[in-house]
Amino acid sequence: MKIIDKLFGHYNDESVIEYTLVNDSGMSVSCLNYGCTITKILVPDRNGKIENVVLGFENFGDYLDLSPYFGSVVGRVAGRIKHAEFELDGEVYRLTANEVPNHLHGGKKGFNSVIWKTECIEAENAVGLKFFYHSPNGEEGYPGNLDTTIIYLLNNQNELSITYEARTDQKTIVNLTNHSYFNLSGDLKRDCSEHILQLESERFLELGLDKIPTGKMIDSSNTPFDFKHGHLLKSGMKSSHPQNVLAGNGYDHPLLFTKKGENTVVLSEKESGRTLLVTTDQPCVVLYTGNHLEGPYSISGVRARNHLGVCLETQGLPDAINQPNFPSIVLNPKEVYSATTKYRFFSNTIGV
Ligand code: G6D
Repeated sequence: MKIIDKLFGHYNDESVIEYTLVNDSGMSVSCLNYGCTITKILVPDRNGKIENVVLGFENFGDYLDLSPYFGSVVGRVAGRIKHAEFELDGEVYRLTANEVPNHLHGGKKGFNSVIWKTECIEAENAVGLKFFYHSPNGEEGYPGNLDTTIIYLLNNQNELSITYEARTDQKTIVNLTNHSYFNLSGDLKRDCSEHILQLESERFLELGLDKIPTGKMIDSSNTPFDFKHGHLLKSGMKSSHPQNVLAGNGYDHPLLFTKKGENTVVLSEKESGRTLLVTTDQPCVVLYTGNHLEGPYSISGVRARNHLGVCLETQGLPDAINQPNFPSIVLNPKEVYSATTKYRFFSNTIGV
């Protein structure tokens, strides 16, 4: 196991470093100190061919100019906050309305677009990175000085674990996730329409036209949102269900796990034989099928097109601070915000 680092660019007079975590089982994970951004994940397919399974760019300029949060941590609060404001103890806080009139993914200067202090971790059976960022009181309109530590660890079971911790000196709100776009075909050979998703979820959040939850939780049985027995993502891309159409012909929805505690999400692709097992302690996963990726640019040499990647953003419910019936995302002084999500990759070797 080893960690390789290289200069990737410069941002506000600071060096942007790409760190590559390499294990002994054929997997590597590359990420930046900018936004804790995962730029590449290399894993074998059924024939042992090592290929990249996430959307990312090969130069830093594209991350600044083009990235729709490819691989980045998202915060202070992932998702949208309606009208870019919320109330805490009778005080109204105004956030940056970076998606007018709403706030999206932590604002203009969200956690995805700052340089994190980074330390390498070399443990007995894992290599990793420890990222730290101090978000000052009032940053993007959020109250409280928030100190956040995120640890990426890669082990020899082809598993990348991400743990998040945050502490505040004043009541605030926190909801962190990672916004990687997965594509198990390998080097973006195919889009994710033939990917199969399976998770234990019986309800999803209805979105309004602004893609903010209305507060209504919809029974997913017998709809394209029912993944209990696993089905192709393309069922939502070709569907006339009003919520799939509203999302831009696909999914952009929080899927609520049925049980509390630890849950799993399984994403697989028959042709490559790759499977991704996501394990999380979060109450929902926002399933986003890259419905707006199309544009005059390329992603690691592949022309950008819709559905080229799928996000599995494990997190608290979006806009929870404005929805009294959603689990709280409020963090008080002396409390610790804590979240863990693990991504384990499998490949069906020949004859297995
Ligand atoms: C679009 O609505 C989607 C979001 O869910 C996603 O996170 C973003 O693109 C990158 O705004």
